[in-house]
Amino acid sequence: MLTLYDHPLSGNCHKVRLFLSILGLSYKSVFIDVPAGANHESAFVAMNPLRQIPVLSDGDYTVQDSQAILVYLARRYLPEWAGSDAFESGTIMQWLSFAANEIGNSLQPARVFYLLGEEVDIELAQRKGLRALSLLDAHLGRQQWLACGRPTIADIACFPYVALSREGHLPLDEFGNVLTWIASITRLPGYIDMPGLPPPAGTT
Ligand SMILES: N[C@@H](CCC(=O)N[C@@H](CS)C(=O)NCC(=O)O)C(=O)O
Repeated sequence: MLTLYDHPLSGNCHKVRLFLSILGLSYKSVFIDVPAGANHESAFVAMNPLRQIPVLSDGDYTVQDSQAILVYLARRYLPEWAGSDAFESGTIMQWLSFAANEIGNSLQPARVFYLLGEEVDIELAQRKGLRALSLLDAHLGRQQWLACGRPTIADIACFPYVALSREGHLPLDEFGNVLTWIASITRLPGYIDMPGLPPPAGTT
């Protein structure tokens, strides 16, 4: 039985929800009210000392961090999404790091600044966000998917906060290749949205 410690507005949790849906796996979602401080309760801290969601349990195994969870799920249930050889896995890992660092330190905090009023250096977050979007747009001008010429967990890891970047007051209008990539993701079998993300292609 899979259990996801989850919040419906979390983009990091959405990476996991989206991939679980693509995999066609059912799971139990346990609501962790992060804005109310539920991530600091002792039972949760015992599971993740970093006090962050998402956390995934699969039977006796527990793993935290959205990128790590994607690697675990792919390796266990659909290995080619984590790369078919060392070269592919290395390329995919580059984008998982990009999701955690370049995106996680820019588009994610810019969004929580406007959504939750969290203390953030908003000018710095937006400047770094524009840089991340420019890098992505240039890369996606050369290829349809981030890695390996096909959809992989690299795309899933980068997708939510990029597609939600308007909520951090960073519109995507000047990033045409990013918009095309977002549209491709909404056409993936199993694609699901969350508030602020586009609906599955063909459903509007
Ligand atoms: N690197 C982590 C970041 C997780 C993260 O930032 N989670 C947020 C919610 S989206 C959280 O739990 N924040 C509470 C806190 O840091 O106190 C991941 O990719 O899962």
